[in-house]
Amino acid sequence: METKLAGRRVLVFGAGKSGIAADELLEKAGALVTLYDGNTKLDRETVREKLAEGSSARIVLGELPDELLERTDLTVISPGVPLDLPDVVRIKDKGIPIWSEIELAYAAEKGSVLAITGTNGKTTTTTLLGEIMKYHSKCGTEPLTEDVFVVGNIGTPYTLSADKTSGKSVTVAEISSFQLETIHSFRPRVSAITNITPDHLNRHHTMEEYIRVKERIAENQTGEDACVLNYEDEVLRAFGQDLHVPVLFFSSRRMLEEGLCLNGDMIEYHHEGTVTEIVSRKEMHLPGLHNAENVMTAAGMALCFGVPAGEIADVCRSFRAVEHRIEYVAEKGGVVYYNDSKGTNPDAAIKAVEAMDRPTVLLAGGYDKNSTYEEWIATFLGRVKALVLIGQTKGKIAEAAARCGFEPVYTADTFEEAFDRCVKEAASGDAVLLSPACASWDMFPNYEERGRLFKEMVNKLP
Ligand code: UMA
Repeated sequence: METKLAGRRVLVFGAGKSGIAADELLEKAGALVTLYDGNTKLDRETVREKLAEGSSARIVLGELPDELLERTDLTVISPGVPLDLPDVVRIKDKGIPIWSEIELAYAAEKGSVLAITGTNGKTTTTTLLGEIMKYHSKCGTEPLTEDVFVVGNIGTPYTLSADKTSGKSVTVAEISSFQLETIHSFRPRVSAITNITPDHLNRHHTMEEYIRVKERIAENQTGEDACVLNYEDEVLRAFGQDLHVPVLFFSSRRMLEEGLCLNGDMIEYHHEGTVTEIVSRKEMHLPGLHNAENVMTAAGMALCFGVPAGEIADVCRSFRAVEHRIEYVAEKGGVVYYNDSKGTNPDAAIKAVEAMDRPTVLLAGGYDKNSTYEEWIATFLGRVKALVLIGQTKGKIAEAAARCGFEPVYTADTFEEAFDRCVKEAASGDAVLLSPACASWDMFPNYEERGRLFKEMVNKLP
């Protein structure tokens, strides 16, 4: 790592979480870093304060000067920066290599990587697998792993821990399609794709391209590695049938001769004619069939890594839902409030609506990712009693609701106004669900802040 990067002039594109962490790793490796951000509202001092103490990175904001590119050997790009941005095209045209922050971290990795991608379920699966690996590291006399790092799109940049890894450490990484676009040698020991449904189409433009990018997670894997895939996802089933990597399928709908499946409530592992019971859904605290799929993904990955089924079961029994994912907030005046701010696309939001067992007032809308909403609205029947909309997509969703014959629909200009409307519409015995089906970026820096504001408002209710 040091030898590869020492003395090299590296441009870090984007001064968010990812860029700041990338700079730190690069400077440790002896690279000469220029940190660039296109946001003209940022000021140098604020960016400087975020950098590690003693950092000698040069900060460039606003325009990206041509003469800087003349002196650049490598670009490390933040996931939120689209590759067809004119400045990125200029970088490519000059023949300067572009690495994602994941590729940079991987260059410093010394241990095993377990990597999860997919449209939905990534965060729950990553968190659960992280817990399984941590538990495993404490079990037995000779555990397969010592240190466990849980990183990536989940919110902790991979570059923060990559140089702390060892031959006996495990990195559990949630990887987004944005991060996969610019990997080159990234090779997980075990990879998984939970599912692929339309998302981020404004960035990837076509579904074909989005699928292609997601499938890159297995690109550098070999016969010694493994890839866990959802058999019920037609795209992934076809992908797995031709893959050059050993595949472990899971299915929540049918029995598989080889793989993980759901027999009634029991998650089972079928392998070479033997059946191993892993854990029953009844023993877990995770609602919905989609969560059984998340458990199967994490369990499958752990099994591929050699973790005993009993250890996996122990962790699954005590595991609770992650923050912002159909998260129970509180009961106020007989109304139960759920925060599903992580429901940032229609498919994720469908799962949340389907998990509701009371008449539900749904708070939705946000940043426009060119999604379509009809399929999501079709699941409202008998579950959603009112829809309250905010954000860039409110008009588009209201039109889709009218086409589907769903009412009543309310629109609001602010999050506060929308929340008040939800409180008014909900009666004792109902639920209020924040599950936007859209990203938060039109009104918030991220979905976490949206979810936190919602929870704050709920907790302030009498
Ligand atoms: N920027 C530019 N030009 C652009 C776009 C952005 O200069 O054209 C600058 C912005 O001004 C800003 C910086 O880049 O200062 C932001 O970079 P970023 O958007 O990549 O955000 P980070 O703070 O670095 O966070 C990123 C991930 N963000 C995105 O993918 C949008 C985080 O995922 C991730 O947790 C973090 O790295 C650590 O790895 C968030 C996310 O929303 C949770 N991910 C999407 C999702 O889950 O759907 C993919």
